[in-house]
Amino acid sequence: TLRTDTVVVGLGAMGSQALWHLARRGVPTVGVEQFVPGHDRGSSHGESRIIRTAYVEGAEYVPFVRAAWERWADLEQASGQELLLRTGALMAGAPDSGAVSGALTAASHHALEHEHLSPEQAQARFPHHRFAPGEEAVVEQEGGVLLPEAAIGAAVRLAGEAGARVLTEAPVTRIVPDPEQPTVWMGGTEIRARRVVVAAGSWTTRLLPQLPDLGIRVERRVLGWFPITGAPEPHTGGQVFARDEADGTLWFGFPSLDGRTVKIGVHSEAPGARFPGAQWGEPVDPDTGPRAPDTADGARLGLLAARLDGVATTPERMSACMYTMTPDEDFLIGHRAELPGLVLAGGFSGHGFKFASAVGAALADLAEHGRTDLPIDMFDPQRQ
Ligand code: PYC
Repeated sequence: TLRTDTVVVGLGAMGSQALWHLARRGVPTVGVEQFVPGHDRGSSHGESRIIRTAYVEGAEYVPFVRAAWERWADLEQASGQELLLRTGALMAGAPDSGAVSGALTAASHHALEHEHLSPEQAQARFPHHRFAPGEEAVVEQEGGVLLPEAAIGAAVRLAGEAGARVLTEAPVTRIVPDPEQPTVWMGGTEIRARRVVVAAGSWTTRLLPQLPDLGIRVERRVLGWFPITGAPEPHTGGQVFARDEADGTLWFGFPSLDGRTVKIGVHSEAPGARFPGAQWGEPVDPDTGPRAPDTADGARLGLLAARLDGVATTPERMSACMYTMTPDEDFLIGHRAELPGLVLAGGFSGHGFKFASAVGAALADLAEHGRTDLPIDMFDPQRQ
């Protein structure tokens, strides 16, 4: 039997940051990961994640994304690594699309610096994007690319250096909630703690059978890397982007990190839209993982790659990952009555990574003090 103050279950995006924040505060902490940190079996792989500030999903997210920017800078400074490439962000679509109207609403509520470009201005400024007639753009400097595997690796390394114990390839088999002494079991080995942070991504509901049905769904998504066929410069020097198509497909992409390929993916689509069969919402059993990408995935992503100029429409490679969706697509961070002694972080609904630095700080606050000053009220797991 191991004893510690706080156990962090899952060292992906959120758990790795929680572990670092706890360890740097001097809290005795054990981090437990079923694979190895930075693995490609969950939701935190694929080389890049977007951070943006004029938050399309809701102006109420802006204070939390600002908190995340500050803490990413802390992690960069502490690790001596560049983990965030400050490229700016581009949101484009019809004037009433979520991408454009959501970004403008967030920008005006929080007086965020941005530019709102007409269709003509947008096409002239971004010739490597093929916009449909009438599509507008919102551009902000406060956007960029996060490097997920490097960020997780940095946080786990720093946590270890600050005294955290890190157990890898250690699958948790059971978590027993208790207000005084919750317990984490890994087969026949137990860890007793004062608090347990559960940041188990797509495995959350499986590890916490005490939870009622919160409507959490684990879904498959596919990322594709498409070769640059034209001049590399607009793609290497560009912004992260989110584009809303007329048929309801919200997709995203990154400036080229390798100088040869551009990574894109689909975030969501309207039922019956361009891609027959709504393939992107396919349910996944996290233990078996998402189905490997196939040529049909490549063809579907290729229709979107064709909306970029100077990029092939057949991917050089693809990768599948999981989204853990909540019914309202807002996160679950905090306590649940059925889980005494536990702090929950889950349901990041395909847009959580950018917040991980602030989520980790909030989880450390909740584990240490039972409360946090970070703006997480909207993520109360008790709301549903
Ligand atoms: O939240 O920006 C985002 C995002 C990009 C791809 C998936 N989510």
